[in-house]
Amino acid sequence: MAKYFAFNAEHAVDYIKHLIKNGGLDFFKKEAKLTAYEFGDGNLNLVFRVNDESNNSVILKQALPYARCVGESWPLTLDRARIEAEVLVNHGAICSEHTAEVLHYNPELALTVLEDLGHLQILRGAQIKAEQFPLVAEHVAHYLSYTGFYNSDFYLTAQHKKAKVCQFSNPELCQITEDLFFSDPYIIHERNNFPTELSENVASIRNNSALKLAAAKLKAKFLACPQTLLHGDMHSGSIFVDQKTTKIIDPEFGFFGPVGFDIGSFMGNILLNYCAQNARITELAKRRQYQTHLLTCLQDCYTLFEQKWLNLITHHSNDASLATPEFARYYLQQVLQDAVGYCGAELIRRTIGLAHVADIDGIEDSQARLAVQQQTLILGEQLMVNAHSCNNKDDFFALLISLLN
Ligand code: SR1
Ligand code: MG
Repeated sequence: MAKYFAFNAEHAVDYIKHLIKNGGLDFFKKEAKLTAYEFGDGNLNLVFRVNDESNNSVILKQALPYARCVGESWPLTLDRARIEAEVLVNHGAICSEHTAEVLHYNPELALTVLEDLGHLQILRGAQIKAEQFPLVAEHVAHYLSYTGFYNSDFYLTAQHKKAKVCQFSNPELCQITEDLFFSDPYIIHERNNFPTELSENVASIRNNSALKLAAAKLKAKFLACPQTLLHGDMHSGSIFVDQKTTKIIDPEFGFFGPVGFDIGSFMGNILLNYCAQNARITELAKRRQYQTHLLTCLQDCYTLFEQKWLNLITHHSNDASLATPEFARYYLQQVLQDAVGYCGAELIRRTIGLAHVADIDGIEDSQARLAVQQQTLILGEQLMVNAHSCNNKDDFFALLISLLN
């Protein structure tokens, strides 16, 4: 059993060579000459690309015993590497077409070897450049509805599901979300991060009791509603794309939680980009055209997610009582109302909480950036407060359009 230590590029090469020699990885030729470099710029982990001389490559990802973005003062469990690998394996068995493939996993070293998706782009970077991906909404809806349904009580026996809830118990990473998503933005906290010019807007968030009630309800559901195995961090940096392909990575925040959380987070990131484009694309016609694409993406994702879930409940449920049409409609209505609320909460926490998005922080003109931040705060607030009145997609989109125009 290898004792944990943090890798450098040389360790990554040695480790992969060792795996090849022992038959633990058949991706490279036995005699391959390997090189590696570290390129991770995420919040938490080390990420190496290991190449051979013909440019075949794999990714070696290693968890650090602390949050990389903060440093050693924020210790963090290495078990997140197990969670990530096991969520990828679970989701990959259900939806291989949209899940990054795990080639090898070592729990002691908290490392995973993954297929290299470097031929694709990270959705966030591409959307910052206003690139369009007409299939991403359908793909995300497919990934979330299939992995959601096949890990839910509609499909699993109660005992099997409860065993999985234990397997995917992820208290430390959940606590990060509980704090950063649902608590910090609504109180004075040193982790919050916003410009002084936004202070009045932040104060109005902290003084809005209806909003704080909505945040508490969403948090309570996140804490105590193990509906399915979530990805847990479905932002645009966790999605690789090209025109035909969508692959999901990084489910280290995975756990059994409310179905609406992942789709809400995804929709929130689409809206963060929508608002950021008000400062990024100066030509009105061009901006409207791109923002229309984003709204179509949002609409497709919401609609297809609902349709696919309903179809799965109707044709593949193993629990006849849960599969009654009335309950299916009731359940999905709740899930989608939750999603609207989580979407709003993502907008707020990415604007004034610890972890921001490059879509907004990368806007150079500080006045234009401020206007975008004010818009995301109002949008997030209104979505959270009015989520319960969104009984269907028409209600949701009517609300959205009223807020965006
Ligand atoms: C300390 S981790 C900050 C954020 O990065 C992750 O990707 C999650 O979104 C988390 O909230
Ligand atoms: Mg991540």
